[in-house]
Order: sequence, then C-alpha cells, then structure tokens
Amino acid sequence: RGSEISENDISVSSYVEKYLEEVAKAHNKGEDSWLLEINAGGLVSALLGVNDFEARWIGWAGVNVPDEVGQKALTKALAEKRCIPVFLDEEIVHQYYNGYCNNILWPLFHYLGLPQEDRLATTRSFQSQFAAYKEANQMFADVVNKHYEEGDVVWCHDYHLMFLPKCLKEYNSKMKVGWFLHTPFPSSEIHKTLPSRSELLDAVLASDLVGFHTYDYARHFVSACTRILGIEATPEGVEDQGRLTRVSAFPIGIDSDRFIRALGVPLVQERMKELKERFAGRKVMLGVDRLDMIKGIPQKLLAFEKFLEENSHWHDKVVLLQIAVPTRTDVPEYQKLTSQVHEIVGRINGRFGTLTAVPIHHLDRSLDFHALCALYAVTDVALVTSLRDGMNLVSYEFVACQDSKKGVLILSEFAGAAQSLGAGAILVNPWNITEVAAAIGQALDMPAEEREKRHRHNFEHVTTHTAQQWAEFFVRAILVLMGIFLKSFNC
Ligand code: ADQ
Repeated sequence: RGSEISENDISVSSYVEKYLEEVAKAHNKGEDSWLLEINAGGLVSALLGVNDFEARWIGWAGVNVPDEVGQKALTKALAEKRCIPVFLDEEIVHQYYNGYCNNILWPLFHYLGLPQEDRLATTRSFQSQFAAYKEANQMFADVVNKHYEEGDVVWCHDYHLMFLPKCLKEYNSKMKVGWFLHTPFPSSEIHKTLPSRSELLDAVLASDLVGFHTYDYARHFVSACTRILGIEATPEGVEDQGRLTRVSAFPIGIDSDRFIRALGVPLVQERMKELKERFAGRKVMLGVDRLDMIKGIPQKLLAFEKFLEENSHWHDKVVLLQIAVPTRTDVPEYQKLTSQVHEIVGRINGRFGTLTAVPIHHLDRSLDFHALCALYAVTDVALVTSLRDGMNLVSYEFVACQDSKKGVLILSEFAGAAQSLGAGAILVNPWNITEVAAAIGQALDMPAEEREKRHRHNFEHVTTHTAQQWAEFFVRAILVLMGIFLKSFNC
C-alpha cells in the first residue's frame, strides 16, 4: 500500500520462503494443513524479486477447495502471510482459466492463433468461456473490494484479469488501479479478430495506468484502442471523453543480486563441480523453459539437429541440456507438445548418441533455485528460441550467473528481452532453423574477447534494471497520478 511504505516492511520473498518452511512442517499435522508450492514461471520469479512494499497478494490458489472448512483453513493460513485466496470452482476454472485465458487469449497474444482442429469448437464455446472470464474477474473484484482501504493502490497482473479494472471502478471510481501485461500485446490486426475485442479494451481502459514490457506492445495497444474503439491517442496514453488512461512501457527485470549471491553458496558450488566433472571435455548448451508452444522448443531441437548434421566434429563435444517444466497440463495442446518434444529428442539421441553419451538431456520438470543457478553458471551457450515472449527472464537469469564464464546468449528476436539484451546476444529468427544452427556454431567458436564484450553489455543491463526497480517505477507512476510523493522512494 503506497501510502504506508517503510524500509522495514517484510519482503514478499521472505514471507513466501518463511511460509514454505512452516507449511512444509504443517503438512503432516492434519487435514486442515496446506502444503504450498511455488510455481515455475516468469510472473512468480519477477514478484519474488520485489521487496519493500507492504503489499497484500490476492490470487487464485491454484486448487479447487469446494468445502467451507477447507476454504477457511486455507484463508487463515494465507492471511498470516498477507495472501488472500479467491476460490474458483472447477467449472469456472475449466471455462475461464483453461478455456478463455489459456486457449484463446494466450495463443492470440503470441500470434499463434487458435489451434486449427479446435477452431470451430472454440468458436462455438467462445460465448460461454467469455462469460466465465467476466464472472471470474468479478469474483476477484469482490475480494479486492472487501479488503480495499482508502489510499490503497490496486495493481492487476496479466491477461487473466483484463476485466478487473472495470469491475473495480464500478465498485469505487476513486480506487487507483494499474494493470500490467506480462505477455506481448499483439498488433491491432490480430487483436481485431477477437470477438470480445472492444469489451476487453474498454475494461482495461478503466485503469489509471496500463503498462507493458516494451514500447512496441504499448504502441500496439494504443493503435487497437484508436482503430477498434475510435478513441484518441495522446502523448501520454489514450483519452476518452476527457478521461485519460496513461499507457507506458515498464520493462521487467530480475533480482540479479539473488542469483549472484547464490553462486557463492557451498551447495551451488558443489553442484557446479559435479556438473563440470559430468560434462568434462564437452561444451554445455542450455535451454530452460516452461513447456509451452510459445517457447519454440521443437524449433530449438530441430536447429540443434541441423547443427549436428552439418558439424560432425562437434558430435561428442557438445551437449544440450533442455529443462522444460510442464505447465497447463490439462490443456490438450500442451499434451500434444509434450509428445512432440519427446519424439524429436528421441530421434536426435538415436541418430547422434553413442553407447556412452547422448547429445540431448531432456528433463520434464522444475529445478530448484540452487540447481538452476549451478546450471546457468556452467553453461557455455544458452538458447532462447521463443516464437514470441513478453520479456523472457531466463535470458536475464543466465546473464546474471555468467560473470566468471562469460558464455554466449542466443536469443530470439521475438522475445521482449531482444530489445534490452540484443547488443550482447546473438539474435535469431527461431523459425529459421538454418540461421539458428549457424548461430550455435558461431557461439561455440566465439573468441574470448568478443564473449567478454558481449557479456559486459548484458550484465550491466541485467544488474541495473531489476524487478525491484520495475515495481517501484510502476507504483510510483500511479502514486504520481494520485499526487502522492513518498520520501522513502529513491527511484
Ligand atoms: P514465462 O512465460 O513463465 O513468464 P520467463 O520470463 O522466461 O517466462 O520466466 C520463466 C521463469 O520460470 C524463470 O524465472 C525460470 O527460472 C523459471 N523456470 C522455467 N523453467 C524452469 C524449470 N524447468 N525449473 C525451474 N524454473 C524454471 C511470463 C511471460 C514472459 C515474461 C514473464 C515476466 O511469458 O515473457 O518475461 O512472464 O513478466
């Protein structure tokens, strides 16, 4: 809550970590105890890097808790950590989260359209999914409104909550509301295809401040508003009947210090030693992604296969470690992707493996923070081949862990991060497998001096544009709109 920020406030990350310890213990105590897990994902990683805000976090807990006793127990446990759950039943989750959010908005915002064979079915069920989307957003609004106190700033995150600003303003027009999109906002020509295009834009415009990772996304949003709603663009955002919604870019970052500090932890150093011994004599390439169609994992594997086809002298001298944590496993598209990835990995390992070594190690799971840091630190080349990506924090995390090794980042030009790390990375079009294969060769052969120069550029950026700074800039922009000046803000 902006008006009460003080230096001594508990950080979000520390109470999540503390809570994890407590619930891990409480888990075995009885049926009212809950075990909390942190999901792997960019939004979670970014928010873990935000400290010094006295914030309460309101969100869906990711589980169906139909009974009142269970709901009360979970609410109580979370309340101690200033987290407030919104309970959604199974049908709403199916229609809202798996349906409208992840099967319609997510692919559309990443320029992937709708799954071909499901297109007609999706079109038919569109209305009911959109109704569920609005209903779920209203349920979030009800909970926010219940806990709102005068002077609070409400910061809504992501495409799941585009309707929330409107619902909140209907409750209280004085409430200060910001909305931030973690994905790309597509060209207005793409947004135009959405049957609910106007309603969604109109709902977002109820916010006081709308934020995106890059100026391109902000520009696309403004164009969609002018072309679809016919309202005016101003230098600060968009204006409708005298009411201004400020629109701007707020590029996210990571808590780089947390990664750099971790490299000194004995456990991480031990893991690094093990990995170096395990892959001695081979260059290590790394991919870390949620298993999602936007991450371009099949394209990455095909490019690596092409590289091996054309460079037999590298066959037993390079290994690709692909860590792909499954997400949204209820959505059929994601199940198909998993099978496709397994099939390609199997084929490449069959073609180029030997009795003692395989070219690809693929893991379908999440790694803990320390294991991830050790992997980043021993990697020679990181491969990020997103077909579209709002920002891509994996590229930032890799750079933060590379100050000794100065490895090379191959980065998709379709990730938001290409705009900040483009000067240090090798930028590629992930659809062009020949180009990516050539980039792999260039990265593996890159002279130390060039690696150093490229790394320096990126390291400087990652360590100065942090998650904390991102959050401070965003919240400060809302507070400025409220006319509040805070001494404790030095951003
Ligand atoms: P994501 O699509 O989840 O985020 P990204 O920004 O790369 O993508 O963040 C992924 C996070 O999950 C990283 O912190 C990474 O360490 C972690 N992670 C991924 N795979 C993992 C694994 N196997 N084990 C452990 N951890 C793993 C969304 C948008 C992005 C945007 C972020 C933040 O899609 O474009 O950058 O939000 O706004």
